Amino acid sequence: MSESYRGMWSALGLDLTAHDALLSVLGKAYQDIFLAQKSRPEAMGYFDFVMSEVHGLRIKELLDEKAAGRKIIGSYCVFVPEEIALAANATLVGLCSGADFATEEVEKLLPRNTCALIKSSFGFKLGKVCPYLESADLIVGENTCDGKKKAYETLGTLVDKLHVMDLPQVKTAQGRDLLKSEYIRFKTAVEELTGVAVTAQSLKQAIETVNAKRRAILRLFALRKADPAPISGLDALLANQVFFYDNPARFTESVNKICDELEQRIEARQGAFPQGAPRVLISGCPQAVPNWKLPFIVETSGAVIVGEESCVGERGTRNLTDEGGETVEEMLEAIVDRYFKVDCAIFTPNPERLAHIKEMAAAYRADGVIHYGLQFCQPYLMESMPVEKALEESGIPCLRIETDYSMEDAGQLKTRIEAFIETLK
Ligand code: BJ8
Repeated sequence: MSESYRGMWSALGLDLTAHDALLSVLGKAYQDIFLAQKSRPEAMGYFDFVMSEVHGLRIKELLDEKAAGRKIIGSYCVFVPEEIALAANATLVGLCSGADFATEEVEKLLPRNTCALIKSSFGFKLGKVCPYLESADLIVGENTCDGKKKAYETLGTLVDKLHVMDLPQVKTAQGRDLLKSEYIRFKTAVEELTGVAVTAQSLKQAIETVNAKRRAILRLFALRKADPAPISGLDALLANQVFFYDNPARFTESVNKICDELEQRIEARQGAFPQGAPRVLISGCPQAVPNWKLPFIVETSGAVIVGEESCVGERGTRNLTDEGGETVEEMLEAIVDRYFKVDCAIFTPNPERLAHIKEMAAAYRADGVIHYGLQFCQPYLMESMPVEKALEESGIPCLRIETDYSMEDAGQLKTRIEAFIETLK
């Protein structure tokens, strides 16, 4: 990445030495994991460029937006409604939490047995290596799992401005009321931050922008149903990850371009993997940038990943917001309806998720499901057991994985995954 960004990073308060080390590990991993793949769609070049400039050009764009009066909001969860941020003249960016960093420092603030995702979010802050976090004018936390909600109490002491959103844990009328009141409170917080009121016109435009982004990625998902799959799971995951921080309109256009190419590849029966390769659905915890461990292991073991039942995947992007509302109130109702369908494992009971996993396995013609649980993540690890049982009762093989971000268990995981893939052939 260009030397010219050093002044920008320094002004953001990054630790340049630690940041250099992070970028060098990232660059090498990207080379070995993504660029080493065979038969990639050419249009993935866009994502290669995005990743090469992930802490450069995109940050510069965000800082230019700030200079022009916009505000930047960082979030850790798909329950934070991008539509409201956009409508009040703010840009929402996902704060990736997909790598271990400054672990020793983190464990002075959080118990060792905290999930890797939460630890990572602290590591990026304490290690001063995330320009997104440092560019943000407001960070939004959400009361989802116990780990996150207690960790935000401490995060609040580390960042300048934290807005904590309460979230329902049950899908009842009262649960929906809570979500609605919290979205109204979020709207007020963003309006106060930007000094710009949400109007019917700005909200309508924002709903259309975010829906267009979702439509594009859903189009990409649908194309993965083909055999041979026209795109690898790794490349599709990357598109899912970039979804959270790219400029929405440019992302939509770039994903649609990939889809055009994928349609041609399907027509020409050109796959990322040979026809008949075992097809795997991944289900479970989100895989944030640069967490590429599981798909790398699966796809270097002869199987292709055809879908992600995950917040960095279909759980996060399916369901559009109804575009028929005319007033702010009507549109807010539509936004609440849309987000209330997200079937995160923090909900109890959560039968929709189980149904969705089965639906996805059938739609993507998956031969098996790998349930991805992060160590110490109670919601997903607990749900993995009924998920496995229900899948096996339906004749769909399931492998439950419990892991973290380290590479220590990579060899052992590979052995288990290879054995699982053998049974799918
Ligand atoms: S809507 S999945 S993005 S909360 S892995 S931190 S659950 S202990 S991330 Fe999530 Fe929103 Fe739900 Fe989606 Fe806790 Fe588990 Fe860690 Fe997790």
